[in-house]
Amino acid sequence: MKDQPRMSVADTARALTRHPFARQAPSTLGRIAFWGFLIGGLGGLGGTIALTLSLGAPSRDIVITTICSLAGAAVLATRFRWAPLVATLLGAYLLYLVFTEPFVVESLANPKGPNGGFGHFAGDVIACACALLAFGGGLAATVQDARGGARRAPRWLPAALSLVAGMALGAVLIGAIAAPPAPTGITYTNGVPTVHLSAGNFDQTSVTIARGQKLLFVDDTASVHILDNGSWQNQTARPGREPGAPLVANVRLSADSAAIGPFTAAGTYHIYCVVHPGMNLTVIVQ
Ligand SMILES: [Cu+2]
Repeated sequence: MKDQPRMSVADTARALTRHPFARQAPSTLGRIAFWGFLIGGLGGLGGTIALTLSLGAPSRDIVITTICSLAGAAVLATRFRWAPLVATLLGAYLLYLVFTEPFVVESLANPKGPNGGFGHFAGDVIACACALLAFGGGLAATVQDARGGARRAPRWLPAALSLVAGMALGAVLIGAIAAPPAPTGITYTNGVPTVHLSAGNFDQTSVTIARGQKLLFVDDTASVHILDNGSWQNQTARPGREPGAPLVANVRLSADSAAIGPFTAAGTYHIYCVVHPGMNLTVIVQ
């Protein structure tokens, strides 16, 4: 009778670590991804609370970003073998979210713009850096685990970390010295008074036009706005059409423009966006 081949201790250990729910100590790369998710998630949580306090409701995107970040940190904290792979997928989604969110893109292009200004800009830079670390760390950890062998920090790691830190710091410095946008007076498009809309607001709070003129609304981003007669008061939508005001009934804008009017009677009129709390425009007709 032959002896069954017996597994050596090393083979047993290897088989155990191959088990999908086997746990393993996080590698340096996995730790970097973990901190990217955690710091990004906690920052997102802070942003969510700040938005809720200032606007009455957080944006859907910051909530998704926050949940996604905290989920990535939680998955990595389980130390399951497949955790870095799942974290990489979450990190990729996070990168996509952060870099396509209109608020972020607008703030990065316009550090001292009307939506939150420099604080928002700096927060967005940190969010982008965290998303990069989360995805990059997760991907590198997954590749390293798949290859087997040593799970030491790779030689290029300090250079990669310096690059991300340098880009974030550079962006914040450039943002800090950027001039605030010039106050927007009245602009005209083919002779029609024009108000521009950014991701979450009008570019100006009021506009003065002459009796009989129309008002052109130009949405400069893909952000959806729906305009109606009325205004936001203390975070509550107050629909209402003043006597003499032209009807503004669910005028939907997204990367396009629409004309409202003509305003035939002198007076002060209010137009608001039902999508964005606090998005008010006062139209003064002389
Ligand atoms: Cu809007």
